[in-house]
Amino acid sequence: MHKNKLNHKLNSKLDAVSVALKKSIKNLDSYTHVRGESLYVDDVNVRQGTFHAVVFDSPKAHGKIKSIDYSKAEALEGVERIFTYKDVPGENEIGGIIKDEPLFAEHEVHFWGMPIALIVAESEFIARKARGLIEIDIEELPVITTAKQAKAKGSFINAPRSFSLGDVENAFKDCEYVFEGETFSNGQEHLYIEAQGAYAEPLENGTIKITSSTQGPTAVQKTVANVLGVAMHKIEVDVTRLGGGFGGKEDQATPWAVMAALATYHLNQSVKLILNRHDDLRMTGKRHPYESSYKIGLSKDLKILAYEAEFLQNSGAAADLSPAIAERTLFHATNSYFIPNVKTTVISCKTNLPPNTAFRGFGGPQGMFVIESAIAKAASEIGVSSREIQEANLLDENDTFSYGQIAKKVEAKNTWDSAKAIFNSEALEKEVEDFNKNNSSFKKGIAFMPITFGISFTNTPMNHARALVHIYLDGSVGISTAAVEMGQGVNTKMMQIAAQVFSIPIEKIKIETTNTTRVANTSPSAASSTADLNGKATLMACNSLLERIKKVASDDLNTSEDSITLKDESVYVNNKKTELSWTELISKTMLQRVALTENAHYATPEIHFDKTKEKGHPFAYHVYGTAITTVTVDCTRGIYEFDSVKIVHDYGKSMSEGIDLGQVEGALAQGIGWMTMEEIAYNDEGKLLSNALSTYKIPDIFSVPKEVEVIPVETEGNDMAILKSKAVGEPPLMYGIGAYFAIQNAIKAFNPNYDLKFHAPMTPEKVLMGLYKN
Ligand code: LUZ
Ligand code: MOS
Repeated sequence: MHKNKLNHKLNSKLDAVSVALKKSIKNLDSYTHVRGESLYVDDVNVRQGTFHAVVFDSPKAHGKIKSIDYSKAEALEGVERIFTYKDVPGENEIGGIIKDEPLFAEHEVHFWGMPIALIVAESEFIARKARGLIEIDIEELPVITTAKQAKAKGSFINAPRSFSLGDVENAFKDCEYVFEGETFSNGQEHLYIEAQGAYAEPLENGTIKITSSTQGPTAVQKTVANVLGVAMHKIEVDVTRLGGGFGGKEDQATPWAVMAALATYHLNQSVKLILNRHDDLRMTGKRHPYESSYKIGLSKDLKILAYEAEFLQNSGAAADLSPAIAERTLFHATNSYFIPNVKTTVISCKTNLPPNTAFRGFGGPQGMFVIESAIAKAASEIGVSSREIQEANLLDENDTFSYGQIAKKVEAKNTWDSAKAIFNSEALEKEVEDFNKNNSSFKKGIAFMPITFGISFTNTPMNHARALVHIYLDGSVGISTAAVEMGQGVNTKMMQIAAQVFSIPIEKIKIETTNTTRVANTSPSAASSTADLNGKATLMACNSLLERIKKVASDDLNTSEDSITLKDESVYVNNKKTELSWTELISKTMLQRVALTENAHYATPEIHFDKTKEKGHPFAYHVYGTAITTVTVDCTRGIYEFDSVKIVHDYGKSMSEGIDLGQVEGALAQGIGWMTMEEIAYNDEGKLLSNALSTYKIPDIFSVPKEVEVIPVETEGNDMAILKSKAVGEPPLMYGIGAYFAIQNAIKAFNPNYDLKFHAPMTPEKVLMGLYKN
């Protein structure tokens, strides 16, 4: 994104204490990243004799396994052993929410790419060669690839869920306008730079240590223990960092770690299993495609009085995280709007695709695309701009969400009005209008996209974390938490917290690997909540240590604890610097036999949700923002370019502006990619066609907007957020939805008869069709 001028106005009201830190801070991983020194799973030092593994997967999407002949593969020189479900000592089951997913297929296959066996050999090359020698005979069964087909056949993951508020049926009767329609949003490939992988090694007494590229070390530990039939304390999971996760490694990093561990269990030797890109694309699930229908009712003055939607989620062949993702679709179905009468239903449909999974936004974007489509449809039919309808319905303080939570500290109107004022949106709209009057072969479109995203795992019990903080006797600090660094900069944020509490330089702080023996029973790094949960725990642990060492200092200096402060590695009494340094104080603390280690547990207060009533207060807080997207469509070719995306974003009080801006830019590009160019294609037999980067296009430097401007809205932040710095990982992805509607508006400017389409992604082919057809 560096070809663009990126403006970023600093929040002027930053705490004086932390200004220096904030200004100096950049993602501390960038140094080793640039030098190629950052360590990933594939970089672990393998033991002598380590085996390499490759997965043998189903070449059909649905069928009965009649026979498999492994003899030629087994006979290949260098092949050690081939493992199947028969070798599982515990349970051949990896389903997290619902136990419906075998590690290895037994008698049936349910998707193209479903693991059937693990080939373990002296080298990956040999294992791969052996894979080609396996002969399998499958009696094919009918294949379901879409949610609608699944619904028609009654193929579901679980029971549907519905949220409701008010009385939709009666409300529709009072509406001046009522519109109905259907939408589709396709899946999305995570395309983390580092593919899935794990390395398992045998330790003493049946213990297995696994280095995994996972967002959820505890999920890996628990699942390995279950599959091997051993206790969790026998399994240690360690994570240094991931080369991206985006949700794709929340649940789906697990099977590879389990397979490597299974082979290690049997062979008592280290085993490495790293998927290559083709295998990864074929075997792993993606963002869920959704086929949805909506009904929207408005009053004469454009108030949305009633909204009804049914979301058909294409869950794939097993539940994975689908039920939780479906739930988040309902939570975000009304986006940034207050609608007094709502009824939304989501149905998780079982198909013969790889189980679809978490992806940045976690079902929220899919829900938000539908309400934005409904608004665009209504606007087009009524003959107003979508902006007018959006603006007339923005969420206000104390409005009720359909799930019962009362909206507090709402910034929907603030970010909207700020965006209009700061970017002079009237002038922008006028520019677009004038351009369209004066140009016939190029047309511009503009769209507003407000966002509201709830922060917390929607499953309340998951909202907790722990931090283990050691101050070493030389005054350096080591921190262990459940946070997994995946490029989002969470480690830097945690270092900032400790640096701020102890007033010591970042160089004295180290974030340790994420390891289940140091921090146990963790939630995955997900839901945009990693810095909040683990950061709060870190803050608590550091504060406890601070109290303890302050006591030592006050005894030593013969003064009260209240008078002591630590600043820049020195002890101050009543704001006057003393001779006592941080390092000396730590050594004195040691000599006093006072503990320099602290473990803290944080559990988000106040949140709750009752699934029997579908009401509660599931989110610690919400993140708000508004984006204005402008696009130019080439009406001869159907290609398009985004002129600018101008955003007012609610960071609260950002603790790391550079990192947070990076999250906004990255998420925006990813959201635009999902809405415009990233097209996942399976054929009717359930075979992935977009199985390489030649057939699956993600945004590159040439397709990101020419200008991205992000202005922080000045808010007091939220105490539930770490140092009032709001979660930033997922919310900005949904600014990308604006790209879709900007294109729709440009097409309409060229072809007034164009009937708006809500079928994402809006690829250039579809744009071209729209320009010349109705
Ligand atoms: N993962 C999860 C998530 O398990 N629960 C959630 O609510 C969630 N939300 C966003 C992203 N990942
Ligand atoms: Mo998630 S979509 O792993 O935050």
